[in-house]
Amino acid sequence: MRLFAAVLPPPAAVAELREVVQGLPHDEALRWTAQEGWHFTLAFMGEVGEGPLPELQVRLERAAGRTAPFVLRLHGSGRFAHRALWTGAAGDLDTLRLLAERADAAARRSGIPMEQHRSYHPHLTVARARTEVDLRPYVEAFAGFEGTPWPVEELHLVRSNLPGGGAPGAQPRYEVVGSWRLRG
Ligand code: 2AM
Repeated sequence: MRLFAAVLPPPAAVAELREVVQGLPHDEALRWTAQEGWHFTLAFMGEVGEGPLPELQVRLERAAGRTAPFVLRLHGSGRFAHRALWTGAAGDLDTLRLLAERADAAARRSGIPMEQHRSYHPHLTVARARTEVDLRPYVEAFAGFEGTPWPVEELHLVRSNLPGGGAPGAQPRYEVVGSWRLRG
């Protein structure tokens, strides 16, 4: 199964972002992500067999247990080349990064081969391009977006079920397989 650790925005933050996204121009070239699946990835694990799962869950619980709850808000806009349009995060990014590092270490120590650390860039993808498209006007359209802060109190392990067919920009279906409270 394809797994990643994530922070999930609460319903109020989702509602704020939905309003912003609904105000953006629509374009056949973009596929908008479903609000039910909106998340900030902390650590992407890729395909994981059943074997490492029990240890992974114990280690993620420990990672959450050592991390204090922190404040986060949705912030601004950005893009990855011509492929993805996203909103970013602001608030206690140091703790967000720490939690991402701990989730990465939890996976690694459970025997999951993790990619070499690239710089962690917190983002919540709101649209993916089906074909090459200039995302700059979309980025500009909500560059000033600031969401209401919320306390992040849980770390989640999420399973991503990819759609069949591999259509460019097609949407995965997400399923939370574990949640642990931050208790640091
Ligand atoms: P994205 O939103 O920028 O596509 C589930 O696929 C989550 O893991 C998404 O948030 C996705 O980021 C992220 N993800 C997918 N492949 C990844 C990879 N190879 N490295 C890091 N994150 C990845």
